[in-house]
This record gives sequence, structure tokens and C-alpha cells, in this order.
Amino acid sequence: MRIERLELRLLRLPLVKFFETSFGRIDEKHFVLVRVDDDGATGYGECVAELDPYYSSETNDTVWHIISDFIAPRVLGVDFAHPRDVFPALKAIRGHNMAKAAVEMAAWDLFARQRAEPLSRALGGARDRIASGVSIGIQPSLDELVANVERELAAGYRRIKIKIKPGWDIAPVETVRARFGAIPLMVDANAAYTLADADHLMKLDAFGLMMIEQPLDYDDVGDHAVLQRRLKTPICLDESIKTVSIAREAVASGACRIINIKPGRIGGFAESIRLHDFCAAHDIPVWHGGMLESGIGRAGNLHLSTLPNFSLPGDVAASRRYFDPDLIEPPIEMAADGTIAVPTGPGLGVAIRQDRVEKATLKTADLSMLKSRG
Ligand code: OSB
Ligand code: MG
Repeated sequence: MRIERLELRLLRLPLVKFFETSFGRIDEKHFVLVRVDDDGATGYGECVAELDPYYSSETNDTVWHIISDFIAPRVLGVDFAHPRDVFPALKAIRGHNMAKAAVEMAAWDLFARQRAEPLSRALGGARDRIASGVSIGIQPSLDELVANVERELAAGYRRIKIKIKPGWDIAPVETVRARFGAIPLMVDANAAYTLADADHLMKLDAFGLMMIEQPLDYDDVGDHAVLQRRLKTPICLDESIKTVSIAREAVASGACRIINIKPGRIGGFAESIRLHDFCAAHDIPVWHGGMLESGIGRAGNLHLSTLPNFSLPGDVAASRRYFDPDLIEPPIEMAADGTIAVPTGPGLGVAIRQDRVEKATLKTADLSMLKSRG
């Protein structure tokens, strides 16, 4: 596989409904889409960076800069025997995993398309359907939260996650438990607390949650280990797990019992497989996280979720909760049993509506001129 052409697009896509976490609210998704071409075959990678450095330190502008100035010159015109060789080829660049992942995932799509096999098979996955969970943002009122949970349970989602923050934590959990009983329920704090809140967070132990996701700050692995010793509820780390080696430290120190894998956060599919395999070897269940992706990134998430240690329902939900229309046609749909079919066509296996991509495009760059002449 040789990446002969690399194109970047910055897209803006309105969300069906605003999404609110402890770090802010968004109404529309702004993201970078990477396209790579080799001899008539095309691959796509959706970047999970956002407009602001609030979930992670990367932003769309840093991604544009790092891909244009440092990643493109290292991949264009290079012969890669396998897409797993892309991440190591970027080793000189420290951090910037979301930028690296977008290019690496496009290379995987290209590779699988050239071999005419679904991405799931190239990644080593086996399932043909995955269990779907849903992430419900912070709501303006408890009544609206209840209405949202009711709707998602009726749709068939296999796990409900609610976002929490100081001032919106015990009451929403208590309300949902009182109204819906023993449903599979978890919370995600997106790093909104500190160890000083440990006594308060321990109140959540009364509600039999599947896990609490990222209660403490994005670089507080050590504090999570202290908190986990006090909590009965398993801690799941998201923001903290920026690399496989941080995951090793987190598991060794007892900072978490579950890990959320987002390929964009740890540098792509090859690193995700490494993380998945490490967790399997240490009895750490994993699930696939979501970053409000369009159908393109969402399809990639589906394929990766087919690996065996993805044993818990992930944040990989139907397109229509986020974008209507989506960039792909048909959209990703969930069956009444709460599962989603994994596309079976080559690569990502979804049909991209170029007219909709065009309409959503704010700017483009063709980086092909950076190809080395050597
Ligand atoms: O913490 O998992 C998160 C969305 C944006 C940024 C971070 C997170 C999320 C979600 C939504 O929880 C997951 C989704 O439905 O895509
Ligand atoms: Mg999270």
C-alpha cells in the first residue's frame, strides 16, 4: 500500500440535538476528515478532535497543522506492507494521537478495500453484530433526563450512560434507579471531580452502577488508584488512557477495573488492538467509546468493536441520534434487540454521500505535493 494522495477536509455538521458534558455543550460537530488514495482505491479516517481543547489537548487546528507539516511528509509515497506500520513511522512526533489516528485509520480502510475484505476482518474481529449502548448528555431537568432514558430503553439500547458533573450526579442517578429499576446503568464525569470529592463520590456506591467513567482529572492516574481503593463501583478510565503504556501503569496501580477504548485517543487501530490485547491478558473488560462521530468514524468504531474483549456494550449508537442526514447512506441503524450489524462490504463498508461531504466542507487541502521524490 502506497499513499499517493492525502486530502484533508474540515467539516461542519449540525447535531440533531445539543450534547452536554461536564466540560461544555456543543450544537454542531466540527471535525477533520482524512482521505487517502492509492491507484484508484480510497480510504477515509475521521478525526475525533474537536473545535476546543476541552476533552483533549488536540483541536482541529492542531490536527491540521500536525498532519500537514509532520505526518503527510512521513507517509506520502511510502510503501507500507501493512497499516500497522503507520503508527511506528510517526514515532518522532510526540503526542498528537488524534492526528496520527485519523491518517492511520484511513490507511486501514484503504488496505482493507484493496484486499476486498471488511475492515473488521483486517483488524482480527469476528462478530457480525455488536451490542449498542447509549450516552445521554447532561439535561436541563430531571424530567427531561427521565424522558430520554425512557426513549432509549424503548429503542432497545443495552446500556444507559448518563453524564454527570458536580451538582448533577446523585439526584439524576437516584431518579433513574427509582424510575427504571435495575437497568444496566453507568455514569461518566469527564474528569469533573478531584480526590477532595471522594466522600461525595462514595455515595454513588449505593446505586449498583456498572462503573463510573473518568471521575478525576485527565492526568490523575495516581489519584484514580487512591479513589478506586475507596470505591466499590469499578472505575473506567477514558481521558487518562492516552497511550498503551499509561494503560499499563493504570492497571498495575489499580486505578481502574475497566477501560474505554477510543482509537482516536490512543493513535489508531493498531494501538487499539495492542490495548485490547493487553486488557484481555489482564482481565480488564473493555468497551468502545464514542466521540459523536459521523457515520464514517462510527463505521470504524463498529468494525473495531468486533474484537473479542469488547465484552461490554459501547457508545456506538445509531446515526440518527446525532446527524440527520448522516454523511453515509444508508445510516447506521440499531435493531430492536439493541445490536448493530457490522458492514460486510470492503473496508469501512459504508457508502459516503459526496454531495453531503461537499456541503459540510469549510476548507480543504490536497497535501499530495509533499510526496517524497526519493
Ligand atoms: O467522554 O465518552 C466521552 C462525547 C464527546 C466527548 C467525550 C465523550 C462523549 C460521549 C458521547 O460520551 C459518546 C457518543 O455517543 O459518541
Ligand atoms: Mg468518557
